[in-house]
Amino acid sequence: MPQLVDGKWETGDVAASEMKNGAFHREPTSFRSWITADGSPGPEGQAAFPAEAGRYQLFVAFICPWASRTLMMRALKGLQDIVAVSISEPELGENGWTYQEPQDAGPRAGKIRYQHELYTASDPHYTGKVSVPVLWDRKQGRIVNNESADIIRILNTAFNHLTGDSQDFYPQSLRPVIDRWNAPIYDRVNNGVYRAGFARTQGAYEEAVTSLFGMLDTLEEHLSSNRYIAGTHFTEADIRLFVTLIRFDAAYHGAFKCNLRRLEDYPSLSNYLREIYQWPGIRETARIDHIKRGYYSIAHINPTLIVPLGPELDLDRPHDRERLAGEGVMAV
Ligand SMILES: N[C@@H](CCC(=O)N[C@@H](CS)C(=O)NCC(=O)O)C(=O)O
Repeated sequence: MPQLVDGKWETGDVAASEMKNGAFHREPTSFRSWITADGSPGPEGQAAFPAEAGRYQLFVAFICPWASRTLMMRALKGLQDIVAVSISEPELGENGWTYQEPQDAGPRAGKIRYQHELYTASDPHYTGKVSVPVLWDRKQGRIVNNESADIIRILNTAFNHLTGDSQDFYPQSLRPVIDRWNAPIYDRVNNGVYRAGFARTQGAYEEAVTSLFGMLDTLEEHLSSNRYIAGTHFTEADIRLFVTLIRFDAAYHGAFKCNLRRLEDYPSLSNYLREIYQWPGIRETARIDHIKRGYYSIAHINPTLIVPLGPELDLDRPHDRERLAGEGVMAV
């Protein structure tokens, strides 16, 4: 994987630094500051920046499920006019994530063309992977946070006083339930598809795929009698699951060989997926064209780089989720 070494861009094998004995391990992230209404420390004492309209910007790629989580939360919380977005090209090339047009990153950083410029502006000696999403401070010209799990929690609360939106997708009372589901959904589903797709041994691949489909079976059963993961309330656990489900048949089934079953073959999971996809503002965060281009451009898993025409997806088909009690979200 091309990456920064002491602030210099080095090209190399995709994901090589994340491979151990033929199995893929995602690197931990390094910028973990917070944003709060008044700049007081974050929930675990993290250094925090104050919430201001127009000060922060998300640098994302539509292909990336972790980036999509942040776009979903931005849409659900009505932050479109408060937090700007820059969308990179879906292919991760020799220069890493690249913007078709130079992007205005604020007065200090000026225009940037590559994601790695955000990292070196924040830390001139940065060593490590350069990823999307990044939550960026335009004013100081540096990264606030590059961990999507943090970013969705920041967006969930930090700007409420500016928007008047008090929906809480990580409510105190449901945290134990949400946390309990988040862990296996991350390991076996969100990251499980990558462990399958990037495996370099038959054993690592089979372990990942078996675990993935075992978890999908569990989720299918759970969602046959629960509208959402935590019951009647839509929460961040649903956002985290949705981003993998929406990519499943379009990309993971083919490009990552996650093909024991299609998502379409799971009645509850596919209806659940369509309900959320059909909410206003969500489909704009789930660009199937970028997703297919992005995954099928990974040369070591698809050497011809041919992007398949199918499958035909019908995500606007009616869903049956009204049969279950649930509250959904406010209009977005
Ligand atoms: N922990 C990060 C992971 C983000 C991540 O791995 N993003 C991928 C794209 S889906 C990336 O940018 N990879 C670039 C690379 O591996 O060099 C998060 O959830 O925000």
